[in-house]
Amino acid sequence: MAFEVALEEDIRRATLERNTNETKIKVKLALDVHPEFAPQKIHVQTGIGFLDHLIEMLHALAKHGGMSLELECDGDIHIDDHHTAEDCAIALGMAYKQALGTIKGVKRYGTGHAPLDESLSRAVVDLSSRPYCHCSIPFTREKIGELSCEMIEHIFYSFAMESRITMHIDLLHGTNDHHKAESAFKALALALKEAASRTGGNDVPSTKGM
Ligand SMILES: [Mn+2]
Repeated sequence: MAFEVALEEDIRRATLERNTNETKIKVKLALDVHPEFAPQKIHVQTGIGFLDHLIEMLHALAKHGGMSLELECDGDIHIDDHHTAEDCAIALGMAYKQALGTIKGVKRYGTGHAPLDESLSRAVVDLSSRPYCHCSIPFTREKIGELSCEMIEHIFYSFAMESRITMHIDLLHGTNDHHKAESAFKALALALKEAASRTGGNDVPSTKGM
């Protein structure tokens, strides 16, 4: 039986701003939606088209899992995509950690497999407070749209460090770089959705008790 959000205080959400010399970011994230207290909104604008698309991907599934995300970034994309991609991942990780709050009453572990045509990715996460990122996606192109392929692993790494999640992402097979990237983000979205899903209890899901 799935946990139903009945009260406004049950909604796990975070709003934050992160400003540096390189980027100015606003994020609003809700891990739960409610028609009255927290209606679902999806709005991502980073100035890098393919990055918007990937972040929305995380959330495309969120849409069915009931997450809400608004993210705007004004970054130094006249230099390159690096700071914008990295800082959006950092801000998203901060918001995710804040929205999740104390790790209790959730499954904690999550696994996601997502295919996109010929590409198949697997993501395994643990909301452990032990930040780690393994990412193995062999890209062949240098860029997808305006986003450098090397930034994709950097995005996962930055998100994992900030959200303090243990994350393992592997492309199991695939040939098209656009498909590889999309399937990896979708797999992560599925894994996170499972890990953050509520058990209906209020226990800390650790043998260490904390
Ligand atoms: Mn960097």
